[in-house]
Amino acid sequence: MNCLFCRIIAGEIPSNKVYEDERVLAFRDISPQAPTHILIIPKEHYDSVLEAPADTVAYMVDIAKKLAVQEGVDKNGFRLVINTGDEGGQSVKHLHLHLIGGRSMQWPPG
Ligand code: DGP
Repeated sequence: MNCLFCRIIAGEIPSNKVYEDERVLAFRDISPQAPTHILIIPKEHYDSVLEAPADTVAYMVDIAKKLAVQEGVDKNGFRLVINTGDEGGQSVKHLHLHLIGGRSMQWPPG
C-alpha cells in the first residue's frame, strides 16, 4: 500500500485522531495552518473529489460541521477546503477535506 492516508487508516502510520466511524477518519494535520486544522478522509480510497460519489463528499462535510462545533470554531467561522490536482495544491492523492479555523483568514488565499 503506497497511499499515505490509506496507511494512516490502516494504523501503519500514527495520527492524532479526533473522530472515526465506518466511513471516515478525521485527524489533526501534521502541519497546522491554524489552531484548528483537521483532515476528514473517506476510508475508501478516492484519488480526489473527482472520483468520489456525492454522498461520500456530503458525509465528509456533515462530519466536518460536527467537528467545527466540537472544536468551538462554529461561532466565529471556519473554512472547508478540498484541494484537487496539481494546480489545486493537492499534495496527497487521497481525497481529504481540510477543516481550518481558530484564526481570521483572508480571501482569496495566497
Ligand atoms: P493537501 O495539500 O490539500 O494535499 O493537504 C495534505 C495535508 O496533509 C497537508 O496539509 C499536510 C498533511 N499531511 C501530510 N502528511 C501527513 C501525515 O503523515 N500526517 C498528518 N497528520 N498529516 C499529514
